[in-house]
Formats: sequence, C-alpha cells, structure tokens
Amino acid sequence: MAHSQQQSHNTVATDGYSEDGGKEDLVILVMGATGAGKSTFINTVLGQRDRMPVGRGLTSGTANIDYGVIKLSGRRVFMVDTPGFDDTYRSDVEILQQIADWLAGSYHRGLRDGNIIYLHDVSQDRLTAADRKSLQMVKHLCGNAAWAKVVLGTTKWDRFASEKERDKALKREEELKDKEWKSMIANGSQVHKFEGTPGSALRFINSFLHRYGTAPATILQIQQELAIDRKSFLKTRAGKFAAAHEPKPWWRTSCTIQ
Ligand SMILES: Nc1nc2c(ncn2[C@@H]2O[C@H](COP(=O)(O)OP(=O)(O)O)[C@@H](O)[C@H]2O)c(=O)[nH]1
Ligand SMILES: [Mg+2]
Repeated sequence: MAHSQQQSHNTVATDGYSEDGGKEDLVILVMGATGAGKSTFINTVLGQRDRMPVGRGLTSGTANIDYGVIKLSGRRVFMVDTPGFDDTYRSDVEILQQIADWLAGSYHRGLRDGNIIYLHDVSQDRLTAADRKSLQMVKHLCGNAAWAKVVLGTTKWDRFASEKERDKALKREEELKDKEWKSMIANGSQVHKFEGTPGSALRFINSFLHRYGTAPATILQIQQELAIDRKSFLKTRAGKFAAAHEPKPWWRTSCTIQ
C-alpha cells in the first residue's frame, strides 16, 4: 500500500492517483462484472468516446485503474474505472487490493468523499456466481453505514428492440430489486437505468451530488479501515472476504484417482 501511495506522489501513472483533492470533490468507483458496461458508462459521463478502453467479446478492456474528471454543479467528480472481479488472469484479491490502494492513496491526498456505482448488464438472463460474489465484495467495501453511497445500475437497455424484450428486462430488474439488491435498497441505495445516453448516466451522478451537499456524512468502510484505522488490506472486511473466497490454485487442490 505504502508503495503505491508513494508512487502516486510522483507519477501520473494510470494506476496511481496523482492530483490533490479538496473537500468538495467526489470519487465515484464504477464497479461490476467484466462486460457490464463500466468503461462505456464512464466514457458517456465524460463525453469522450474512447477515453477508457472498451472490451470486446468476453475480454476486459480495463486492466488497471484509471480515472477521468468532470466538473458538475461546481464540484470535481472523479470517475474511476475498475477491472471486473471475474478476471481471467488475476485473482479477486489482487484486483481488490489494487482498488483499495487507489482509494487509500487518493484519501490521503484529500479526496475523501468515496462513492460506488455498481453496474449490472440487464440483458444477461441470470446472475452468475461471480455476480453474487462481486456484489458481496461491494457490500464489504461499503460497510453498514454507507449504503446511500452506493448506486445500483442496470445497463444495456438500448439493446431491446421490442416492447416484449424490454418488459422481460424490466421483470429481471424488479427481481433484482426484490432479492439480491433488496437489503441495499432498504438501507439507502438508489437504483437507476443506464440507457446509453449522457442524460441517463448523469442521473446516477446527480443522486450523489444532491444527497449530502458538499459534506459527506459518512465514508466507505474500506476508507475508514485503510486510511483512518491504518489496517493492512488483508485485515479489512473486504480483504478478508476476498481472501476467504479465493479459489485454490489447481496445483494446490488434491485429486484422488479412483
Ligand atoms: N448496447 C449496449 N452495449 C453496451 C452498453 N454498455 C457497454 N456495451 C458493450 O458491452 C461491451 C463491454 O463494455 P465495457 O464498457 O468494456 O464493459 P466493462 O468491462 O464493464 O468496462 C462492449 O462491447 C460495449 O460496447 C450499453 O449500454 N448498450
Ligand atoms: Mg472496462
């Protein structure tokens, strides 16, 4: 952690955070499975089509953490693109550690108001095990007190050519709200649809901007643990969860031949 914080002081690497933040600045981590549309969402907010690399097929276009800044209602909003947890080459622990390092580094440089947008591709038929796990991860990053700092979003609504298809997707969204997202919504998370338009993307951001004024009432659990309690990443709730759910590498799983 110390390593990447230091690095962020001197470089403008995409992995590090290198600008000084102020009380009025907002950080929004955009999270969700690979292919959910995180990079596309950020590009739409920034109004720059190719700012973040967009993935093709099942491969992720986002390997490292990168961010773009937009000014809204007089406040700087740092849109942070994150790799999906279900990466082929890196473990969830590695990815989460990268996100945690970035958040701790930016916190120490004055960017305190951390928020999360969690995106889900509504054209996908059902939730995968990886979806459920990454949602748990978000819950552990956020903690119990900061639910209003998470906006849950569904993407790819523009994919539905017919009313019938859209109705099916609406039903899936209702199911999500009724089951997997229920406790988060009950505790203050809002839900929005990303329809591929700048207006629909800005609705997400506005729900943060209008929530607290300029003083965040709470910080994310992971910010508290890393930056204030000075815990090492693996001692945080999210770090412990990710490490406990890490699948064993194949060479460590014992195999019995019958
Ligand atoms: N139709 C449609 N396609 C989208 C949308 N968002 C993302 N995509 C496509 O989904 C794929 C993955 O998008 P990307 O932004 O890289 O997802 P990420 O892995 O979550 O960053 C790309 O082919 C995008 O063009 C959307 O809202 N509508
Ligand atoms: Mg991406």
